[in-house]
Amino acid sequence: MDDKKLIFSAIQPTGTFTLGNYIGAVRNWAPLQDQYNCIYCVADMHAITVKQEPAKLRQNTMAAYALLMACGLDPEKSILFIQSHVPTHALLNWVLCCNTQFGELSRMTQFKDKSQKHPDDVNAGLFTYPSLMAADILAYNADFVPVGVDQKQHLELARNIAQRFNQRYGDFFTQPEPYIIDVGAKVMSLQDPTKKMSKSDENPNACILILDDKDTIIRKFKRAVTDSEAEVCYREGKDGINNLMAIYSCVTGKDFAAIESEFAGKGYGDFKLAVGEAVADHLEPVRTEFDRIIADKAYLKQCYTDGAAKAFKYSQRIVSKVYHKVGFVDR
Ligand code: ATP
Ligand code: LTN
Repeated sequence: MDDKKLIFSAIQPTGTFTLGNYIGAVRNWAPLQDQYNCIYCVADMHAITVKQEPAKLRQNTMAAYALLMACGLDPEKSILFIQSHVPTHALLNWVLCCNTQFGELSRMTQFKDKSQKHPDDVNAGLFTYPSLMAADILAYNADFVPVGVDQKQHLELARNIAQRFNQRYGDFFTQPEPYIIDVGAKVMSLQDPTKKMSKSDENPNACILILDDKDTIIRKFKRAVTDSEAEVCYREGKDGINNLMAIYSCVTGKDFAAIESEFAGKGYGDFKLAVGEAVADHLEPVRTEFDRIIADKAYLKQCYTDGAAKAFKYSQRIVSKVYHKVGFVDR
């Protein structure tokens, strides 16, 4: 590769992407492809940290890969692959686990949330999830990692792991920087706007899926929980309206002042309808493109096979150096 900076990011195939995944992460990935070398993956190994039905996981993984392409990721421009196809991630993970502290992992809010949500399956993979995520990033020595704000803590841990490794074994890993957008980095649930919108929410009205049809999208926005006032304005405490304004701003490009004047004197009903329509229109091309791509299984397979080969070749150089640095005998 040339001397452009390197971008790495990933998404779990735990279900269809939500509007949160799209606005906070995935839609920002395509525009980076011209300026940077980009590597993106479907993190199926992370997905099994919570129980997955095998057939469903396979189907979701293929769909996630096709959705990334439908969101503009081009396998000719970026390296686009499935995590479990590239063994270097697991190989590096072990070394990084041995450079991650129990205390650090215990402080991760995602671990605390997910172990509370699945008390019957608090497995070691769920606990060491951030070390594997660090391995994903450090196996390529990525410079920037575009993610939603909920992943910031994991990225800070990845930076600490890199730093600790460098101190022990000599300067080697690049410190990856988070790349987080200003508006939309945390899209909130439509049913409880104090919680983030999440793929794995049980309440289907809480999240917009990017493959939802127009009527469904509008219906979900109409039911969005707001407050008992009537003024469309961005203010502390108006979590529901603030969330809808952020979403509307992200899909229309209008700033908050413009949105406030557009809806001055109008009620929440009009506003919710406008947000629903704008989001549905914005997502329409993604849905059409997804239908086209998912239908061509042979092409998809060729793309993810080529992607994995390129990712392996790139990361193997780095991981072999790591293995040498920690004192493993060269093969
Ligand atoms: P799960 O519910 O299975 O934990 P998730 O919806 O949180 O999944 P991930 O695969 O963990 O999705 O995240 C993929 C990317 O989407 C990450 O960069 C993450 O920061 C971002 N993201 C997830 N949810 C939101 C959200 N509500 N708002 C903004 N960005 C988000
Ligand atoms: N944990 C991330 C998904 C993920 C990721 C990564 C993101 C796995 N590996 C590497 C950035 C870089 C999440 O979004 N839940």
